[in-house]
Amino acid sequence: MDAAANAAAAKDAEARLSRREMLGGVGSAAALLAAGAVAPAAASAATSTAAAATPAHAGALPASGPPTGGGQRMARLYPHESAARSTRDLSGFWGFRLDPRDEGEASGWPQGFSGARTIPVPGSWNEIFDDAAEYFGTAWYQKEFLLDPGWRGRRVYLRFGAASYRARAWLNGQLLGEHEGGHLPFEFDVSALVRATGPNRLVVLVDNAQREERVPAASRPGAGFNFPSYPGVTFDFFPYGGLHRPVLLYSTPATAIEDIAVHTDLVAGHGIVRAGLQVSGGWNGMATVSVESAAAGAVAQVRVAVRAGRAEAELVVDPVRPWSPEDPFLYTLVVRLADAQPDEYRLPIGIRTIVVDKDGLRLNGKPLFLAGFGRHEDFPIHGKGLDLPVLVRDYELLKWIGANSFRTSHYPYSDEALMLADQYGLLVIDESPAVSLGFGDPDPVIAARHAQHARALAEMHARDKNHPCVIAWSVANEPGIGAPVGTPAEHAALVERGLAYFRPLFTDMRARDPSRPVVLVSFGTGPDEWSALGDFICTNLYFGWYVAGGQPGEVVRGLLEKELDRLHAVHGKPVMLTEFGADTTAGVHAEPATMWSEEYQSQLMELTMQAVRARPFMVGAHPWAFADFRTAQGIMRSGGLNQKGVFTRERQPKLAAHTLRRLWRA
Ligand code: GCB
Repeated sequence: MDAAANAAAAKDAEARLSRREMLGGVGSAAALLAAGAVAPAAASAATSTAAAATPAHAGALPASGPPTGGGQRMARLYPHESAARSTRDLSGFWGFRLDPRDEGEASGWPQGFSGARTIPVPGSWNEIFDDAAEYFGTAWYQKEFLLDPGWRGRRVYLRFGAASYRARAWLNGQLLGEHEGGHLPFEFDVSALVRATGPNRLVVLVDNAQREERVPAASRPGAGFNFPSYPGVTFDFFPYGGLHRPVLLYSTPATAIEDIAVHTDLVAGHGIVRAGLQVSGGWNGMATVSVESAAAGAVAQVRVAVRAGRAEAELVVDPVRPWSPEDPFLYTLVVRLADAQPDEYRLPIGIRTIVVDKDGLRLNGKPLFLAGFGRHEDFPIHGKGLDLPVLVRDYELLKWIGANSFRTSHYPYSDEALMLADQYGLLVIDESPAVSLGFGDPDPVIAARHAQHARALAEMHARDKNHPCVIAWSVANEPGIGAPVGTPAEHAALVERGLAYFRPLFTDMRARDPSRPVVLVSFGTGPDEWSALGDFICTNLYFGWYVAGGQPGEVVRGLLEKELDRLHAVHGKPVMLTEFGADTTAGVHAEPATMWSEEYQSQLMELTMQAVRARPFMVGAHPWAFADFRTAQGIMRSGGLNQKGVFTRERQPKLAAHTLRRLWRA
């Protein structure tokens, strides 16, 4: 780092100090509201100033004219059921048709299309149909449903858990709107369009074209994640297409609770729960807010006045049972409106604190070390489609191995994954879909990505802000300079370009949520200036694999220790090793250990964990990866699989799993 960069890093570090104090402090519900933790009803997802650019994809609205259904709205509260709300899951068999010439819209497919075959939702089309195995274009889904007679006269919403990558939806031939981004939910108010009698026809266009201005991005021609790969993507996982998560219909009373932002604290042995509320239509009236437990009923309750649709409540829970990996105890926050048709929303909450300072991470005041994995939503035949048995099995295996955490590498995981992590007491670093951003690309491409990235962060926060399991936000994984760099000045210009890109995203995320650390996951040679934006340093290091592969353990250990110590010295912040590992083909054995053998992976895990645990400034280590996963084809990936899993893709343990279990359960 040169002197100017050093000075800039020092200034950043200073700014971070006050940020650390904030993380330790108690945010009021008013501050939560002011900070935008509860978004205004009509707020656009993008709050960043640089987020104005329009994504440059073909077919953006309004190709079919403006939506009739009021357009897409950001999904905030999950549609949990209550005395006043019901949810219907439209998962199951849908009609499906590929549209390689993009002719569906002009040919009237939004009204319903012929020639459909049957596809399961959720699921990835690439894993199901041979002719769609490598299909990355437009496809159409359709489904008919009848409205529950009890829902007549109520508000009805349609919520998509995730559609990869861009979706446009029509109900009874009327355009509802569209959404871009493959890993976050979106919803439509369909009250005016849904038919009370007779079938309703829902048609959805899903476009999974791999484009360089999308997030994550396809690669420029001839490039790939490590080497040229097929399909050409900038990241190391398969770009599955489809409706990957459930499609839900839900109904609420006319006046509805639209958002709740919860902040919890532990003060002198009491639990404090602050809740910012948002009610539709600028409603005025009284609300009852209570914290309930299954065993004891309401353990705290207040009545608050809602004015112009806003209110804040503060409740004291005493005695309190804090949420933690050892005891993931969930209360239910219940909000009821005193209205002619009283809405009731029931939100599972955990009362806990998370703090980062120069000495480390603390959960509920106690030092925290994150042992766990980077993972993927990936399984044979299901692809990226939500698979509940796999989800539960994965968490059982995380417990079996002694893990307490995972990172949603490299995109936000399903609602169900986070709800279950709340129950299992797994700590989550919630990561945006911005993986492998490159800063050597043309300005309009970077501007389009920035806009989409900003939207994804806003949506991720809107969806996940109330989960006790989420203990940090990851803005991006492994952004890179991304261009051949000739001179130090050219390098510095690209570093500056990245800083200008990331700074507003960090500012916005911190404004939305002063209660959780915000990080950027960097790789070995990633600029320190970018990592410095984070509240703790997250680094991916592949000593023993991409660097010094096959070399004796002391060489690898030496390189690792030197880099961890350097990062701590440069940043003065806690450090987490967010990835390390070695591709390992299950069943390959070698004595002495050689690359690709189970022994090699196992030894690498052991020596890395020793080096990490010997450093008090280290706050975690996540081997890459939990399980083998499908990726693009290329000379680096035998069988189209990344085999760095500690478990196979079918979730059977390799030798390293037993080693980690011994180390983590000791
Ligand atoms: C990384 C990436 C991850 C890859 C991994 C690998 O640094 O973050 O997405 O899969 O390396 O195996 O190369």
